[in-house]
Amino acid sequence: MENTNEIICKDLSLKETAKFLKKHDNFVILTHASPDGDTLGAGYALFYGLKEIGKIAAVICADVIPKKYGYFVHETDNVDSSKATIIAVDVATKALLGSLSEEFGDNVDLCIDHHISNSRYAKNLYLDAEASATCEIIYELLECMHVNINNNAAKAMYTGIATDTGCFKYSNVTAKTHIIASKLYEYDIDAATINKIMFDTKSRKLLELERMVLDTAEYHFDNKCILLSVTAEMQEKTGCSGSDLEGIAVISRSVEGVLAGISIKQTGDNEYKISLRTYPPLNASEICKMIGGGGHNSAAGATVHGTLEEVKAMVLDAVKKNMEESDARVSSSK
Ligand SMILES: [Mn+2]
Repeated sequence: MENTNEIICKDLSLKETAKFLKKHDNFVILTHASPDGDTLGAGYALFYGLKEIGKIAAVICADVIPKKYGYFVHETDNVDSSKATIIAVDVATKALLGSLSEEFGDNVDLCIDHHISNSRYAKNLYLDAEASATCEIIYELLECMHVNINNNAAKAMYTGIATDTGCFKYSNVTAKTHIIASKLYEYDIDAATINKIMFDTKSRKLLELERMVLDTAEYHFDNKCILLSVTAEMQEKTGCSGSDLEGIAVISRSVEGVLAGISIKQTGDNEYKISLRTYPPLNASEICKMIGGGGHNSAAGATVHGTLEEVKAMVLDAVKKNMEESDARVSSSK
């Protein structure tokens, strides 16, 4: 377990979080490895907000930030991290900091997150598991601080909310999600262009990779589960890597009758990253917890070691257990 260093994690309210940010002046904002629209959107929106009130802040990530986020990702400040307040956004466990985990994992002063599986590794935590995206929380935070929201911040937050909700499609969308999005439309964000970049654009090399991945499809448990594999060889052949592969999980959740969509991506010798998408009564967060990962109720992940066959067996076993448990739950509630 991660919390062996006995950090006492204090839960903050939104107001206390706002106060905390106002009290400090120099910040390092950490985003999670393999960055997505929400961690980057939250990190940069917070950065732009803090700049509006004269603070110094840097946004950093263990991995290269994909070029497609260039419309809101700009240069941040140079900050001496040894003297700064360390904030993590959308980072559920310190392992998700990737290579930044060693330097910062045990000294995160404040974590702002919406993952129900948050491991409470930070000294202070503002967790809202009802929020569709960490960007939804950042919007409320900037409002609570009475900080001016500039266009860059608005674009960043819209991106995070749109990407974490599959463009306002998933079950995590609430009335509040739409209210915040509608407020962001009052800025010069060009939402249609953002959505085209995030959802309706794929490279030819990715199309080629998807063709190969579809050939690996295997069905389990009465076709309620689909498993897709992305090997290192496929990534080499097509030149696709890292963030190119985000869309594979989306394919797995789109197949008729499927309650569990598993994608397994090779990330090293005997190392695989699992992305899982589920529909009720299955629970992705619970399944991924069984194999050392975590996430949300309908979308979660884990990094697992072994051969591809061993990793497949491990994750299928976890899915099977969750199916049995949920069957028991469903029949006992009848
Ligand atoms: Mn998120």
